[in-house]
Amino acid sequence: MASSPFPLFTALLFLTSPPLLSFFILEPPTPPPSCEPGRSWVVQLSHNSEPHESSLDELAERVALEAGLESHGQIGQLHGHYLLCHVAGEDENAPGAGRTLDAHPHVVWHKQENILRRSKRSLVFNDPKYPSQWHLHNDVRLGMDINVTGVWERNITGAGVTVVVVDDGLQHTLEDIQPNYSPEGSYDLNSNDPDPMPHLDSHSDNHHGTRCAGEIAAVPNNSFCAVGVAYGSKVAGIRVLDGPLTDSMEAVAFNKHYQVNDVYSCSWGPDDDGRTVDGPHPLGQAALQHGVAAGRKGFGSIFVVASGNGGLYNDNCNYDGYANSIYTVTVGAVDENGKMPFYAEECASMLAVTFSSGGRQLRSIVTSDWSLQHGTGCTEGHTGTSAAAPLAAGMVALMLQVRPCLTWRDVQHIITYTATQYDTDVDWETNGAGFHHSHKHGFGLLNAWRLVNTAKVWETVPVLASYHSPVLREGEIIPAFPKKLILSWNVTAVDLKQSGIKTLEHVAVTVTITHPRRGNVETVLVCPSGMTSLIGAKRALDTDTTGFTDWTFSTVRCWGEQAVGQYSLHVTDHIFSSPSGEDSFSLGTLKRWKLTLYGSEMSFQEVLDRKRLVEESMSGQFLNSNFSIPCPPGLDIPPEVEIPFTFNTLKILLLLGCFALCCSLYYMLELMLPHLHGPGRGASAAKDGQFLEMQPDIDLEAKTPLIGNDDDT
Ligand SMILES: *[C@@H]1O[C@H](CO)[C@@H](O)[C@H](O)[C@H]1NC(C)=O
Ligand SMILES: *[C@@H]1O[C@H](CO)[C@@H](O)[C@H](O)[C@H]1NC(C)=O
Ligand SMILES: *[C@@H]1O[C@H](CO)[C@@H](O)[C@H](O)[C@H]1NC(C)=O
Ligand SMILES: *[C@@H]1O[C@H](CO)[C@@H](O)[C@H](O)[C@H]1NC(C)=O
Ligand SMILES: *[C@@H]1O[C@H](CO)[C@@H](O)[C@H](O)[C@H]1NC(C)=O
Ligand SMILES: [Ca+2]
Ligand SMILES: [Ca+2]
Ligand SMILES: [Ca+2]
Repeated sequence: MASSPFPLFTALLFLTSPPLLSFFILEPPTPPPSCEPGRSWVVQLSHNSEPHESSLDELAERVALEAGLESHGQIGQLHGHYLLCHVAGEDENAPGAGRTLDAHPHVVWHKQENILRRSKRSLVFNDPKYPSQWHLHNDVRLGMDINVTGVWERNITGAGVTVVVVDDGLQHTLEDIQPNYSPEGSYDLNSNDPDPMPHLDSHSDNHHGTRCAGEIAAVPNNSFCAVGVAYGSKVAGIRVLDGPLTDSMEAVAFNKHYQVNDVYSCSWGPDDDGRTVDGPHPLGQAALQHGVAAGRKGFGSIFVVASGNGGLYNDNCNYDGYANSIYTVTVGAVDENGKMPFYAEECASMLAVTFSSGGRQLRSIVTSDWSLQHGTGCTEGHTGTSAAAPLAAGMVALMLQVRPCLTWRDVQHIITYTATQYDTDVDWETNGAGFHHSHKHGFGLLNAWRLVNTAKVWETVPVLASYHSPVLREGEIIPAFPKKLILSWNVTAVDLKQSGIKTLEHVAVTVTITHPRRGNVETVLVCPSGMTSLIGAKRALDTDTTGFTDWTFSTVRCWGEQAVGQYSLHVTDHIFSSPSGEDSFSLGTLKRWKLTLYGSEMSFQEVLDRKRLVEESMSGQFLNSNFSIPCPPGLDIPPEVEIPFTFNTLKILLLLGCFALCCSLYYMLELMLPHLHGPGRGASAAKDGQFLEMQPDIDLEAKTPLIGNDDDT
């Protein structure tokens, strides 16, 4: 009796059937099937010797009678579980009932329910919009929420963690923001002052950043509006979207106060018009890389980005260099039914999804709002993948509270290991390491309970390693669908020994393709396991005539797989206008490509072992106990260089940045050339006739950061 009731008891809490539900909610008691608060027992019965199905109900009646209670029937669909109530008007503390149930041969376990009611009560917030925050606790569509309440019940609310919203400003004076506002993490790059307060102007509606911040850290139980996912965390704002945005501004934003800010929530990106191919420019890229190396004392800033809202235009987040970057956590959206909404974008680099708005009849996200212009300080209408990314950022804050030394890669790993498969109608595929991924849903739904439990027991993964193939010059014509150009590159055990990779994380392919109509090109990567990734989807609206110049596509779909083996690129031309589909229409050429593998020396067996550990942690036992894995102290990162910004200093910074970039590229070449001509690889490559020359293409991995030190990866 001592240990077994508890798991079942917790299970009951979440499998709440209508009778139980009406019992928990503290409303005037209704007649049966509910009982008065504090006057009910949950029992599990078993027949023992009497095997008759139909008599369980009668057995419940009998047991109830013997214990001086009355049976209110089976609890929902839980076979053998019954709700027994005190008979109205009798002595509340009749101790006889417990003793009778204890001794009864047919009672497997029992529990008086008032304890359950009390644990639930801690989550009753007085915020008027909390009941409609379905993404936190969905009482209508069960399971369609981020499953965070059990985490909060264990007092895990993001304490000690700061999330910064990089956006159009943050109205930090709002009742729901002010107590959790972090001025130390904030800045205004549009006006060059420390205060990210959004500006009012006649054209723009700068409420976006404030809405995102509310989703993360809206203050609970203040009788105002809503509650944030990580309501014990601090939230900062970096105002950068209200005006012309330059590469250097973006670079500054990504590293701003990066020893204060732990998570950067970015609900924006290049135009979602279905024909843009763009991403962070050199400084922004360098800042992302510097952020993961030096942010958070070297554990790495966590950059959470939205997958984009170009679904209506057939846009794909692999044409968005922020989503595509290995340094970001790319988050897509599902609606309240767990389906991909019309606006959402899919891609092979998407890590996971979480909730947001959907079709007109479905609910949107309820959160804080600015109170300027026509705003009331509260909204029920936050929409798009913009609303999904901050929920993810809040969940990361919860993870960092229980384990502050998780690295930027640990966070991505944990998401991969814990996201859950929901909508079975989409293109799920299980990869060679047993992870399921869909281009539409990433690895699945983010689940705060699973994320936090796993974070608690997660040992830091080995350092990042990478393998770069040479630039493979092809100059091959891309044939029209259904024909395709197939190119392969074998990664040998010797290659991998040099690079130190055993299992994969991200796989990236950098291509240069000329094509008179870029949107016709479709590119698929096949990993050694046979797992396919649609890294470059066709896009009907993309009529660009310049093709791709050293564009890097990436995929997470081979995560955890063994790195060794043959990688193939399948490129085909979907001619949209021609009914005949003649070969003569295919005018595209694949000029060159390059394969980059990211991963670590983690063995395949360890990946499997970690998966088992993750599932073992789900009972919550590690959250409940004093269990903790020691954390290293982290690096001593020198304080930020504070530059008083003027237009001129910006220009100088830009110039310096470009200079540093050139230097680092030169340095890179020096380093890589001998490696490429080393034994083995060079020889086999030459034999294939594919290897021609090393291109000085932009290489994120080896680029020297612009600011400060790092002797990281
Ligand atoms: C919220 O405030 C009410 C009083 O307004 C209080 O009774 C309740 O316990 C509080 N809930 C939490 C979770 O602190
Ligand atoms: C949701 O969280 C509860 C703990 O609060 C846990 O028992 C349950 O298994 C979780 N559900 C899922 C689907 O992970
Ligand atoms: C909850 O956590 C906060 C911050 O870690 C701490 O100050 C507080 O005492 C905790 N409350 C309980 C009831 O454990
Ligand atoms: C690459 O590996 C595949 C099978 O693993 C093999 O058939 C093929 O010949 C190899 N190619 C080269 C160039 O070594
Ligand atoms: C946690 O540790 C403290 C002191 O080390 C101890 O007093 C307490 O009983 C422990 N709690 C649990 C749940 O193990
Ligand atoms: Ca300002
Ligand atoms: Ca509130
Ligand atoms: Ca997009």
